[in-house]
Amino acid sequence: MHTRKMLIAAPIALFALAGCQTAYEAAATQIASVKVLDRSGAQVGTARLFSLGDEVTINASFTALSPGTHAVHLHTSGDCSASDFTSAGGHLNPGGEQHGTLNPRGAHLGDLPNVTIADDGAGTMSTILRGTRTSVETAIFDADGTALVVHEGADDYRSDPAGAAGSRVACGIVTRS
Ligand SMILES: [Cu+2]
Ligand SMILES: [Zn+2]
Repeated sequence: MHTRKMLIAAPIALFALAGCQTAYEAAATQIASVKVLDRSGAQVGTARLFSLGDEVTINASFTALSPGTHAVHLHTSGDCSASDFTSAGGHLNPGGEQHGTLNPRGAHLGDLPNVTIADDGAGTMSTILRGTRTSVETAIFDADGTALVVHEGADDYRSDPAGAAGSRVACGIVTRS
């Protein structure tokens, strides 16, 4: 009896996104987290990576960015030590592709959708990373790690190598969790 109730309730729960954890996140396994800091060292967001089946999803939530549209990427080195975050290197690109989902020769594994930030500084972004779980995890957890970087401007999704997104305003190291 109880089991039958659960089976009926599950599809409804997929659409009930209230609370801290979505139904997707409850079903998936968290594999990494990211604490995103701005240039002053203040935390401006959090991201979490989940695996479900053969897919890896990233969910990012920002609380204190400037309003507008910002590029979000995974960069090749888990190093946010430089004041302008150039220490994170270029985009995560294990396949040797060009930049951008609108580029016929794209895209990088690190190319993520822009995030729209509201007047209160908040915004969220969620996407499935391209590739299998194994290929994504191998690239992200390589020897020098991976960083999530937020840019001053929007990614045009086509300009190689970085989407003409302007300077780097926030950075976080992708950490296994
Ligand atoms: Cu970037
Ligand atoms: Zn790129």
